[in-house]
Amino acid sequence: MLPKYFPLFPEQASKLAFHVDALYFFILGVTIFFTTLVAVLILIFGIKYRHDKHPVPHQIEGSVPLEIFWSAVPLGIAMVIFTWGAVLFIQQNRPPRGSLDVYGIGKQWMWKFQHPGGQREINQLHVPVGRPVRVTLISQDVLHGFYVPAFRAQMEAIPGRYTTTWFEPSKPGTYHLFCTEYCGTKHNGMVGEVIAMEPGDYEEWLRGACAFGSLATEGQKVFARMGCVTCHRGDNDARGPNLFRLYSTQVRLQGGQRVLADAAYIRESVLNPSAKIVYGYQNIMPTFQGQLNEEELIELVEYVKSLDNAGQLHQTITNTQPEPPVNLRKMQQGIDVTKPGNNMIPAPPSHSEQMETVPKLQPNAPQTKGQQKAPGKSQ
Ligand code: HEC
Ligand SMILES: [Cu+2]
Repeated sequence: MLPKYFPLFPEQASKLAFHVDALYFFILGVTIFFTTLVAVLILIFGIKYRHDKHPVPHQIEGSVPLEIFWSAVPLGIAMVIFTWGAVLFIQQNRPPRGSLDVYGIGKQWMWKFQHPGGQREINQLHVPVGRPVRVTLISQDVLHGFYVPAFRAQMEAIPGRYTTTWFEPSKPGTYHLFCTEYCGTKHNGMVGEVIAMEPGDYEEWLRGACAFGSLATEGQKVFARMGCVTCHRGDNDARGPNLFRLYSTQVRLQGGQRVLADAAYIRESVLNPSAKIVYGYQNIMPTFQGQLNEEELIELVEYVKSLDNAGQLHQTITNTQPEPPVNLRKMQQGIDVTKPGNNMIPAPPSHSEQMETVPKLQPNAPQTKGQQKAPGKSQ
C-alpha cells in the first residue's frame, strides 16, 4: 500500500487482501470525514455564535426534514459498511472448492503444520502462489490465533475444535505468521513465517521435504491399529456405516436431521460418537477420547476424506512411494495392510468389483448419505 520506507500497512500478498484493505480505507475515510466535519463545525459555530454576539440563545423547535436527513444518511453509510463487510466475511469463511488443505496445530509455543502428503513443518508453512489454501486449525493446549497479516487471514486455534481459514497467496515471498492470542509466557516467541512459492518451486519443495507417508496412509494405519476396520468394513453386515465417499456429504442422523460430514464431524464421531448417531445404526461405537492425539486425528480425517473416491487414496505429492489404494478386502480378511507389500491391490477389474460391494440399501437401515429424503421431514 505505502512505499517500502514507510511500512505502516502490511504488504498485500493474497487475493482478498486488496478487498479487505479497500473496506478498511473506506471506513477510515468515513471516520476521518465525519471527525473533520464535527471538529470544523465546532470551530465555526464557536466563533459565529459566540457569547458577545448572541447573549441570549435562540430556541429552535426542531425540523423534520433535518431529522430525517441526519438519520437516513448515517443509516445508509452503516448499511454500506455492513453489506460490504458481510460479503467479505462470507468470502473469507468459505474456502473455494479444490482448495489445498493444510493442517495447523498450535501448542505452547509453536505452530506445527502438516501437508496432505505427510510433510511436516514447525513455525514455517510453505504454500503455492495462485491456489487457495485452506488451513484447518486446532490447539493442543490453550487458545492461539493464526494470523498472517500479509494475507489478511486470521483465525483462532481452539482446543478440541477445528476452525478453518483460507487465503490465496498472490505473490511469492516470506511473510510473518503471528499468534494473536496471549497464550502464556512465551507467547511473543510464537512467531513463524509463511513462504509463498511459485507452483513449480512448491512442488519441488514438497518432494524434498521430510515425509513418512501421506496423512491418508498414516491415517489408514491408525484406522487398522485402533480396530476401526472391525466395524467399518464397508460391507452390508458391518456394524458401523461404510465410510466410502462420506467426506463432504450430508449424513442423515437418527432424529432425521442432516449434518455435513466435514473434518469437525469426523473428529467428533471418533471422540464423542454418541453426540450424533447415524440413521439406522446403534450407538455402539466406543469413544477414542484420550487414545489419539491431534496428529492422529488429522490423519484419520485425511484417511476418511481420501475414501471419497471408492476407497482410492488421494494422489498427494510425497517423497515416499506412490500410495497404493487401500485394499479393504484384505483388511476384512484380517491382513495387516500397513505392513509393506500387504496392501498390494489386485488388477483393476477386481477394484471395480470392490466398488460394487459398497452396501446397497438395507430394508430397515436405509443408506445414510445421499439423495434420499426423510419422509415428512424437511431440512
Ligand atoms: C464397535 C464398532 C465400532 C468401532 C470400533 C468404530 N466405530 Fe465408528 N461407528 C460405529 C457405528 C455403529 C457408527 C454409527 C453410529 C454412530 O454414529 O455413532 C459409527 C460411526 C462412525 C462415523 C460416522 C459415520 C457416518 O456415516 O457418518 C465415523 C466417521 C466413524 N465411526 C469413524 C470411526 C473411526 C475412525 C474408528 C476408529 C478410531 C471407529 N469409527 C471405530 C461403530 C464403530
Ligand atoms: Cu499462541
